[in-house]
Amino acid sequence: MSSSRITVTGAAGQIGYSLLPRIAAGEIFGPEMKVSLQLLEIPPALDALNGVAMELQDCAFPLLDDVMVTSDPDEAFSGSNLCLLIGSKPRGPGMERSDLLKDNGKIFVGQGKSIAANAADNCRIVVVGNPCNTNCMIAASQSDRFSPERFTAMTRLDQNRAVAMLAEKAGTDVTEVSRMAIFGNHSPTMFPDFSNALISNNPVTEVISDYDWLKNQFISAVGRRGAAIIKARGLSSAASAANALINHCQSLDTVDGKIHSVVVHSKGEYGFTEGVWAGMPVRTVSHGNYEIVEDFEHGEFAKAAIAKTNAELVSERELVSGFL
Ligand code: NAX
Repeated sequence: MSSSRITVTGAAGQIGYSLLPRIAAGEIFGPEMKVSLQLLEIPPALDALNGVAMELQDCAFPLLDDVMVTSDPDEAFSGSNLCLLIGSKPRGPGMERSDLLKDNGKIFVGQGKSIAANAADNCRIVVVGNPCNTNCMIAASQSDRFSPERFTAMTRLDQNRAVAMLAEKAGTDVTEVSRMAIFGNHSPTMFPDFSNALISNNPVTEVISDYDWLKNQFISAVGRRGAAIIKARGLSSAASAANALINHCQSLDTVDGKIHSVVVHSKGEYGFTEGVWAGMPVRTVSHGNYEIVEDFEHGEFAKAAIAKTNAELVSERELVSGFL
């Protein structure tokens, strides 16, 4: 049986705790692939991470070959086939967004360089740590070895949230919702594009006649769902984020013609500025490779929403320009 090395950064964190058992159970690459986990943390979190590694051992997962625990990025990315970059510094009290961008930027400069120097030739990189679009751009900019298309960031949680909300409003099953794409930044400026989504193959706008709800409450609720969860739970989304990351990786590995939302390198599609990383609809064309789906049509409302989230991505890029 072949084996795959998966690096997870910030592995002792909340998302890591929900994610690692699912990876070890084979949920990303399926039952025919063994996995070796290479877990990276900062030194103060290594004790906690060793505890997580003990729990993974105690699960006796048949597909789990090996677990490495380290605070050395070069070791963690060595020979890695898939790098899941979750670790990042949270926004502290009184911290400006610009400080958060710069502090996290440094992490992704170092990790981007280490990936370029150490990972396997077929490596793919997924960024979850926020601000994930801009962190992904920074990591990708450190590497001449891997093309920008190898670096994606996660808007799948936002897609899943949008799908669940549309299904609930329409009184139908989540499996009936398709073509639900998230455009732009993983932040409250994101545009969950209801105008191209379908419910049971009919336009959402025909199934849900309450256009005001779609334009206002729906968009706002998707963008602010993370904050609502923090308010309710006292902690940010973890199980749903881990689930979305599994979905993100599974979808990039599955050629089924379905459209899914991924933060990708923009070459100017849908009016996004070239060189930023923006959420867009993609379709997987072969194992790990995707194309941006370019046939979504947008009216004035959608175009304005995309321009707004693009402006935020451009301003984030300006703030971290020293790292690129
Ligand atoms: P936690 O604070 O529980 O865990 C983060 C872990 O990262 C900590 O254990 C910390 O020690 C580690 N870390 C910090 N700097 C590191 C470094 N340089 N190298 C390796 N590890 C490092 O956060 P958690 O709830 O797991 O969330 C992780 C990240 O995901 C956050 O940035 C969060 O904002 C982001 N999210 C992104 C989402 C998305 O949809 N893109 C949704 C969920 C989540 O909010």
